[in-house]
Amino acid sequence: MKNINTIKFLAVAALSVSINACKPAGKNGSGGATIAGDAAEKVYVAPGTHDELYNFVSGGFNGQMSVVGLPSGRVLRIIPIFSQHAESGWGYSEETKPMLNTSHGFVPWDDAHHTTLSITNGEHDGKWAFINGNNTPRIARINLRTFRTDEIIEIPNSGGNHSSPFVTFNNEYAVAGTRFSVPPDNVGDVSIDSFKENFKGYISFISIDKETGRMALKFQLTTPAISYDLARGGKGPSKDWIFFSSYNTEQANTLLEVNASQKDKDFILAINWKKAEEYLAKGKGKKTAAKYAHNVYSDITHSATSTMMSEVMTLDPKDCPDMLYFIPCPKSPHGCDVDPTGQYIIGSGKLAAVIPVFSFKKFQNAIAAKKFDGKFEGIPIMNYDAVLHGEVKKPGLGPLHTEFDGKGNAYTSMFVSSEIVKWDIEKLEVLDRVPTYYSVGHLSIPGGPTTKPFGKYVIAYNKITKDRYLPTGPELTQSAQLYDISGEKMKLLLDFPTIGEPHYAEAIPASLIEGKSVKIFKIEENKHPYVAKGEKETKVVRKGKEVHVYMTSSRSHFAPDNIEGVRLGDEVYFHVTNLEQDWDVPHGFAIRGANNAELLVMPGETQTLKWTADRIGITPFYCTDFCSALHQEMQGYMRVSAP
Ligand code: CUK
Ligand code: CUA
Repeated sequence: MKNINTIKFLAVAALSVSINACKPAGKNGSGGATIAGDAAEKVYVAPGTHDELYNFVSGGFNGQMSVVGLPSGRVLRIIPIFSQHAESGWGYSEETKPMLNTSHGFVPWDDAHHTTLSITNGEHDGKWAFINGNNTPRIARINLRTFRTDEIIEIPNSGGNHSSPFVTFNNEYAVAGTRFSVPPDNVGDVSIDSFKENFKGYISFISIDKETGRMALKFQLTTPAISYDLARGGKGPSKDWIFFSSYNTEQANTLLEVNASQKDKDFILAINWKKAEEYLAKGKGKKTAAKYAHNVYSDITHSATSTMMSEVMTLDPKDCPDMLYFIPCPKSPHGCDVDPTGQYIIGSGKLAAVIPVFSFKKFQNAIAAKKFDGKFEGIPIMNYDAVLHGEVKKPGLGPLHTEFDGKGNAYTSMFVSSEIVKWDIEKLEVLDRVPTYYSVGHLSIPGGPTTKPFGKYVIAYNKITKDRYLPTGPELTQSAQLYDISGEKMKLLLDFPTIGEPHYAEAIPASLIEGKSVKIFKIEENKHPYVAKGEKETKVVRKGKEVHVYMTSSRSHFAPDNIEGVRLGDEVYFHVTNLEQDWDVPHGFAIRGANNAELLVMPGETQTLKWTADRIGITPFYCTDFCSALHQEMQGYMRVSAP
């Protein structure tokens, strides 16, 4: 056994060098990555027992989120968000289609990057997850009681909603920064050359209702035309602030790989959002026209409504002194993270040779002393040395993202040298490094972005898989790796494939969610306009060319199960109510030739499938989910006659 492991490790080491040409020599015998003997025991979750943690992992380009149990790495659920999903009917059923509505129409596929879990007083509260749609800028709120998307709000005046979403200390806001500076939506046709005059970098504040989670676009800041990348809300002493990394402060609009990397330092934008609220209260905001969709799903009507909004409040920093500050940060910072004490802000310059750590206290002192190095488009620039706590020297190559264990240590992902580096925040000393296979992007410590990290594991979310699993043609799965961080040295415990590209993920103790998970929807609370709460309420109603079938499903039949009177060319709406009131008894519904899909209906819920009667004759329908021993008997016939 030992030999096999050694051979594997050597092969892996050779390959990782070829992928990462500039991999630093593993000093201090950094072999934390060899397969440890007790690893299996640490990740073994016995059959019938539950995982310790939920891990909510973004699926990147698939627009979804997967729910993974840790430490086992078992995939428990896929939550469709910015996607149609041929498992749950999300985006196919008439009730869920409006969730994917935007000011551009129906946009059922987007690129989702950053999972953010809701926090109360800086700690995970297990209520909601938020995630961004990058391409057609949107933020979604996922209900952690139902594991479903409850709300999606589009963000106007934005392009490439990458820097998003990040929550403030008490879930006051989900905040989003635009990656592409864009001219305001309402200015119309301008030349791309007029970038510096006409383009803006918008930052959006989406308020979150404390009880319901309901979102609203409260206001947008119009900042200089630069690109925002990532952000973190402050904590404790810095709780009224949010910090955004930025790049392209050169304000290039072509060949960014060269032109946006000229300056030695870019900026971290520090926003005092409490101040912004004060300015709004004083009437400094301006209403401007902006078109964006706001989509809400209800578990009572079991349907979504989409509302097109028409204006947004904007705040111009020129009218709002002492609200924004730029902190210089070495070269193209990517991640921008705040430690659990709220005292340190860490910028990770992708192209920088150091990791700068800024002190919130020094930042406040420098503001009080008005110690600035000039201004950038009216916004004060801090003096780098005046706000710097210190730099971590030679941390590795390509620092991206930093998480915290709550014991004074930080863990930074190094994309180019493909490793995780553990360092001491106070002393700025590197303590340990461990390779990742291969090329880690984000990493996550359960509770890492909160004031109370759980600090038992770090999970690496990797971009490249190569030889880690059986080959599956040209496309390989991305992967995640689980490391034990309970000791001084990090130890690789497990590899697991991910669904889509894992960008950011957060993990949370199962105890915060498990007991509150919804098991059924109560049939007596169902207010769907086409519900049939019992077989006596089933019927077939014609409205011109539309035929509405009020249908029920229960083990093991549909009512009605023989339908006549439909004519060629009719549009038939099957409104299927699942009468079951037992946990985990969904019924499916499929009819031949359905022009969009199938349905999967949860207990107590009503969902609708639209079907066009496109030929004369008999068409069968049936249940697609194995619901009882008589599942195969759960079927019916539709007769279509000449008009
Ligand atoms: S980005 Cu994916 S590795 Cu979109 Cu958060 Cu840094
Ligand atoms: Cu219902 Cu199978």
